[in-house]
Amino acid sequence: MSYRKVTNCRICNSTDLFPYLILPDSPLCNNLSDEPTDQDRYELKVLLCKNCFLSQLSIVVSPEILYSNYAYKSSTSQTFKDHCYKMAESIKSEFKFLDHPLVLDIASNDGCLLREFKRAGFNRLLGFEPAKNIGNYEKSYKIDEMICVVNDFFSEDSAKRVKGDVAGGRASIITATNVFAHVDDLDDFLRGVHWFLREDGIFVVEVPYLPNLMKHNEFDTVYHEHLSYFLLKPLLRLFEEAGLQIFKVEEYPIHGGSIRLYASKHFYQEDRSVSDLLEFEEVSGFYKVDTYIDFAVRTLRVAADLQIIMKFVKDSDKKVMAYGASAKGISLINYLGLAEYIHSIVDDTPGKQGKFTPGSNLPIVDFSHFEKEKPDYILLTAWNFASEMKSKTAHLGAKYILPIPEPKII
Ligand code: JHZ
Repeated sequence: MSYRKVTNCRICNSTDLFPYLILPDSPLCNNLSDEPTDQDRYELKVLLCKNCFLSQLSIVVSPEILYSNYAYKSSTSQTFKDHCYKMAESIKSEFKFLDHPLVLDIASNDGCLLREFKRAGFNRLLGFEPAKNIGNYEKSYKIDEMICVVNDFFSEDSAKRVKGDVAGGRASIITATNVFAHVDDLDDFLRGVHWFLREDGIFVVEVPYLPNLMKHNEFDTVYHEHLSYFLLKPLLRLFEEAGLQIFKVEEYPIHGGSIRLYASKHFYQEDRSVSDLLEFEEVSGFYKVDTYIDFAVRTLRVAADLQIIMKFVKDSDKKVMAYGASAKGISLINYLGLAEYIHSIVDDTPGKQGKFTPGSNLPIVDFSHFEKEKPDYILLTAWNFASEMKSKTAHLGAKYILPIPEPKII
């Protein structure tokens, strides 16, 4: 096992860390296997820093283990692709960078966001992506004639090694969607961003927002990849110390409710959205420990309710299949021991099909299995894409089990 224990807060270095959510030890949720197998389990505890209010996991599993071969492909969901396109369009219309601005996407995965930037008219596109199995990396950096990818983790060091090489200048736009929560050394990451960013450039980060996680009981999104669970307040401090200013914040429903931060080297004026969100966090009690304890207690109830529904359905001799071998779905099945109630999991990602889920060893199958097996119920393990998934499966006539915010049959 290769991990380190967290003893100090990742942002403020405090040792006053309070464990408020303790989930069962679990395997690494994206570690799909070719055959049913036993996998190492790692502890899963969320600690609250009582000084700066960053929530963080109690251990950090080595990123090489988690990401060198990565099962997740961003482009599988049309909803996410649409979201990316709108992001590219809105940046284009709001910031009006001239002279063929360079766009750098950190953790570019299969090129999903970069392709949407290209569709929106940008033509100098660079990605950093450590996974060797996604994208076309054999052709030394190129996905196609405009999109280059560096097959590496992003850091100060890798940023400095690459800039003069393929990028040919600093970036006007740096994006980091759904990766910031995965980074252990945020100071190093931000040094790399600061180095790469033009003086008038923008750094755009999208991360799941902790108040949404807590409001919607999204405890299944707590797993080993997600090292931090963010409020705005600790982020402001982190960016400030890195010489970057968050000047605007927006909220989006993607991935259970995310915030999009816009930061620069103090080039743009701060928008009211920043102070408004800080005030929201204060008045809603996110700087009080009790709020976190309430959430943990609620989680226990939601978990028990879902177990009851799953058992009831199984006892009625009905067939349940899950849709979406998502990281959170696999985690949920492990936390609550739901595998015994589930026949199999359908996922449209070709690389996940034919594999088995870690811990629960459920087979992941392609969509045609829905037609063959005719499930009575579909457990929506990627509830964040419920409407897309419901429209694809409506013809099956099955009922749906929605695990959160309150477990229910619809
Ligand atoms: P999805 C990922 O988590 C991984 P996951 C990561 N750790 C992260 O931070 C979060 O996102 C934010 C499939 N699917 O996107 C595709 C279909 O089969 O909710 C995926 O396997 N058909 C980086 O894994 C899964 O469901 C479809 O029509 O929890 C969805 O996974 C659709 C829409 C999806 O993220």
